[in-house]
Amino acid sequence: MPEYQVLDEAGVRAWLLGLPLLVNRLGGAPSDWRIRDVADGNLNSVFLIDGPSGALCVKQSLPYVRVAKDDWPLDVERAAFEAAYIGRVAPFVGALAPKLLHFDATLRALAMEKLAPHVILRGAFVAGRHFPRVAADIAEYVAQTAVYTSDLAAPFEARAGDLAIFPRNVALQRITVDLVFIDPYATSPRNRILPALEPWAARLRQDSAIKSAVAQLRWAYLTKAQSLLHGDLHSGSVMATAADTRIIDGEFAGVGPTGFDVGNFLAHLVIAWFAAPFRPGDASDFRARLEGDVVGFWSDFRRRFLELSLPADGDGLPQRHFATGDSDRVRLLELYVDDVLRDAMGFLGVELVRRIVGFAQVQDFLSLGDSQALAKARALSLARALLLEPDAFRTPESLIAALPGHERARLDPHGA
Ligand code: SR1
Ligand code: MG
Repeated sequence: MPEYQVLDEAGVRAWLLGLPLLVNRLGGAPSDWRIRDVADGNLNSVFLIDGPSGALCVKQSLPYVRVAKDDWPLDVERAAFEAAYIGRVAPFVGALAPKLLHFDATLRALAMEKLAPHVILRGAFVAGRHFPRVAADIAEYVAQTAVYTSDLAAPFEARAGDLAIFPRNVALQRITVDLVFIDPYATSPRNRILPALEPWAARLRQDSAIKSAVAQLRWAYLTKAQSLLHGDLHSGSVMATAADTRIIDGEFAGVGPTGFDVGNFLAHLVIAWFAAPFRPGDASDFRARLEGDVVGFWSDFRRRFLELSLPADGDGLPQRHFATGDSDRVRLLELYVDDVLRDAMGFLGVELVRRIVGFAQVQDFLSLGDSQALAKARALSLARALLLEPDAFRTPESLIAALPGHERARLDPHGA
């Protein structure tokens, strides 16, 4: 019985040799294949393999957090959950996800199509590049998964299947519980707090209204089992060209509140918006496009959610429960999606906070040099408002309208 082992480039080549479908895809002889280790995320190995006739991406779960190897062991089972997630959402999201070509349950390795010439959306944002399709494509992806894996469209038997699989993805959900909902509001050796932001961090630890809001969001994450979540839908989980968008990295999949994915993606648009003016050049056009993305993503998600759920017939709101065309059914669907969007404002807030004072920080801010603290303080000011007054953000326009006010925030939160 073969055993799990960490693959290096030679190991990837040897592993592929035993997989005729992948060998065929690459073409040529193994010595013709160019294998590159391109890992840059926090957790896994990633290799790109180019052959004379095709290409692949291989991702392997490591038995530790890649960026904290000696201090942070991690269960390797996440690859199996990612494979299960890809399979579960493929019928709904189609070409918005990469194609899974092979999963090795022993090596915890996934072989997928190589996405080229796609780039990681976060890198594009850091370079001030905007992709016009991304917001609408991600809205479609989130709406499809939100409706078709929820009780609005799925029979309860299918939901029971999801509930039997994805809540067992405990190692990664533990990371989310700790890094998103606990550490930033406590003293933790994993927090990464700029000295200039210590007053903000102290406020997060001490303000009981903020901590109560975060506690309620944590309960929602743990108990509000609305739909299958991607679970880590930030701009590093999106690859794009001007004409194509793919959502990758579903290893944090779980069943939870739909607003978690919605708020996560919005958070990373907002992060890019706060970082933009600290880069060389005029940021106004890029910022206007990001604002358009916030409005477009939000409204497209809401519209598509309602379009998809109206004719759906899950056990939560079956057609036969109402007379045809009964406006009460529509009203219930609107209440549902507006509750998702309200939750999303809170999850947007906690995602901003954890990327600013927590362990897993983002290049949008890290690349800003001396301006990093001020950009982060502004985003923290918005996060505080989102956590304390989510009802002030009922429309995407109200979120956009609030942004400039938080640009007056100072390094000292009490001077804000
Ligand atoms: C241990 S670092 C974990 C973070 O990296 C991933 O991308 C997720 O965002 C996670 O929270
Ligand atoms: Mg990831």
